[in-house]
Amino acid sequence: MNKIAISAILSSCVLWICACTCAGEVPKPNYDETKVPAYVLPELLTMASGAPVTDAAAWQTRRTEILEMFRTQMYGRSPGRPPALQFELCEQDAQALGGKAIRKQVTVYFGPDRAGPSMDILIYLPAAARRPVPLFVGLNFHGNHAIHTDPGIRLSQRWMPEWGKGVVDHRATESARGTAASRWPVETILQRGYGLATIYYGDIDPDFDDGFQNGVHPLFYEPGQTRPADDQWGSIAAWAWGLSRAMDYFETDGDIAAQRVAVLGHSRLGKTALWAGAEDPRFALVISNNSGCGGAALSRRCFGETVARINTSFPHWFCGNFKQYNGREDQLPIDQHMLVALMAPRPVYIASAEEDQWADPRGEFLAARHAAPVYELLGLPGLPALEMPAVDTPVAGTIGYHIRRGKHDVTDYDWQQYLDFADRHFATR
Ligand code: GTR
Repeated sequence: MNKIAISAILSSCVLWICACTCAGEVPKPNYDETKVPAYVLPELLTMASGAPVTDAAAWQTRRTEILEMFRTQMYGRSPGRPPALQFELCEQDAQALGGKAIRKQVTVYFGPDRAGPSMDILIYLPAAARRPVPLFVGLNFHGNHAIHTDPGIRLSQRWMPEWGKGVVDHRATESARGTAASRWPVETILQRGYGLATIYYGDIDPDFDDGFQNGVHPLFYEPGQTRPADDQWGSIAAWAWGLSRAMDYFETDGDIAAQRVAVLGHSRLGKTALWAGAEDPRFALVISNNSGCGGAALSRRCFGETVARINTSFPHWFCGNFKQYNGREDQLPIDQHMLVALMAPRPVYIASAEEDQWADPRGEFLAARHAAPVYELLGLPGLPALEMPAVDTPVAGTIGYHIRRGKHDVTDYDWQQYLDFADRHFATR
């Protein structure tokens, strides 16, 4: 065979390979434990230089290395607090929920122009509790008005995905009130002495791929820039950044114990809660509910949702560089046990659901388990379980974990565990 023939065959192979990948063909998800590929996790307690991490000071250096890898390869680098950040207390009611709560609604303007991007925080504080109170903060999927039927909650005017209940032409209607209430047991949280703050995630960045033209990203473009660079923030990092801006507000509110703020989130917003906790050490406790791929689940297991799948379905969630790892999880310099470890020494809770195989419950457990050596190095109990616990049997050290019966959701059972976990860890603060 002559050189031209060989090169013709080679180039047609290249074209064929390219056609397969360019067509975005993503292999079928694997749900068979015996088909999980053999993998080696990147070393948590070894520096990039190869030196072992043997004490707390060395861990801080290693932590910075790991955080940088997550920033540049996965979630993307975020800007800091904008200098022109402004807070406006738009509404307050000391007799909300039949006198049980103080309700506040605060608008956070991200830039100097009030017509520019902003977000609305809904806050409930227990009326009977001694203030300042500890607080849970989490983003919500369908607008603040969806978390409770309380008519005092302002109906969001923002763009909403059509799959939300009571949404017509991408706008919430009155019938959307309280439609997500089962995930937000406000009265129980208040009774337990905690406040709750929540923000509609679409205030920060609407959840669709528009090349980063709407939402908060354009506020930070350099002159001539039209989209984030490959190592700059995607939507998950933007949502996490919004949580930090909420934290900026909490620090100014004398009714809130800013040193006892737990950040939590479900699913894509569970991924967000983890990234917020990694980026912002002011979050004293971090909770990931069914966060799955790109959250608590180990990427290398390729069980359920994979890197290629998530980058194809949601090209805007992670940074451009993350796409290099489609089908190449073994090339990632990090895995998600390292994300969990970035919370140390702060308490972190990972929750799975038995029927949520898409999110790989075992992979979520293993990330928690493999993060434990960092806590132990710091003299704290890690996760008191080497094997995955039985369904509905929570285990908790400084890392907590449960897998509950049922599907992908946030339930009263999940909240019960989070409240107990927060009680245990906030008691001494
Ligand atoms: C799914 C996605 C998951 C998870 C989930 C959610 O479609 O594949 O990674 O984030 O959405 O956020 O509800």
